[in-house]
Amino acid sequence: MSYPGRGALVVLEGCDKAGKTTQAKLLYENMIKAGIPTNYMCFPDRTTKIGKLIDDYLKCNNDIEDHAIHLLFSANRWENVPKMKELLHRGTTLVIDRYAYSGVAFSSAKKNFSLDWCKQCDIGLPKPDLVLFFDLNMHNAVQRPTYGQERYENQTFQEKVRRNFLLLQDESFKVIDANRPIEVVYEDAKNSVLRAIQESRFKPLQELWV
Ligand code: Z5A
Ligand code: MG
Repeated sequence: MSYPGRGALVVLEGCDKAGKTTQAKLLYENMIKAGIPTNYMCFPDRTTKIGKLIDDYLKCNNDIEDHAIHLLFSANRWENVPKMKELLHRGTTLVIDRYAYSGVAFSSAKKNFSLDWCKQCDIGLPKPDLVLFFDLNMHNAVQRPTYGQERYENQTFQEKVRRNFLLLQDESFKVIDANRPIEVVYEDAKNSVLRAIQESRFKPLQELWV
């Protein structure tokens, strides 16, 4: 099926275990089945050289100074921008699992990091047409499998991260109640994504936080 115009940039965000990867994969698979050109990407992209440093950091195999790791997360997005733009302009919708909002929400939950400072290195990235924010309460999050295995996966930190995400809300945000069953959450997410694809097709791709 040929699609005129560009693809939509759709980002899934949220605290730990909110179901982002589950929903991103469902969206990707079902959109492909429906004949909508779609790609799945995730950040951190642990496959690149920078991504491997980040992977080791998250698994607590290395320690990297807080400012330096923040910049590495951002660099990991910038190194993917040429590929993202090429796909979008070719008409492919991108479903992206975490993006700059995670970068800012997590780093600014650390002591002495302001939201403003954290945003600087991501200014100018391709701006999402839609940010789905999966909101899961902590009581449910800690019960999901693999909670607590990586750095940052503790309740006090995650509560600060959630507050930061909500401070970053703009017109592209849609908050989704992630406490419901997978299929119910999916229905909500899918409807928003299909609308975003229609609405962004002939709009120029914008820059984030400019
Ligand atoms: N980080 C950062 O600091 N700076 C940055 O710039 C970026 C990231 C981009 C790695 O992220 C860490 O990097 C992350 C932020 C930081 N740290 N933390 N926390 P990651 O994305 O690689 O993290 P992860 O280990 O994959 O966890 P996650 O992504 O937070 O989980 P999720 O994708 O939201 O959830 P899921 O894998 O889809 O589901 C988790 C489990 O719950 C799984 O068993 C599902 O089957 C189950 N599940 C999912 N949905 C449901 C529903 N609705 N009901 C019941 N069970 C469910
Ligand atoms: Mg995930």
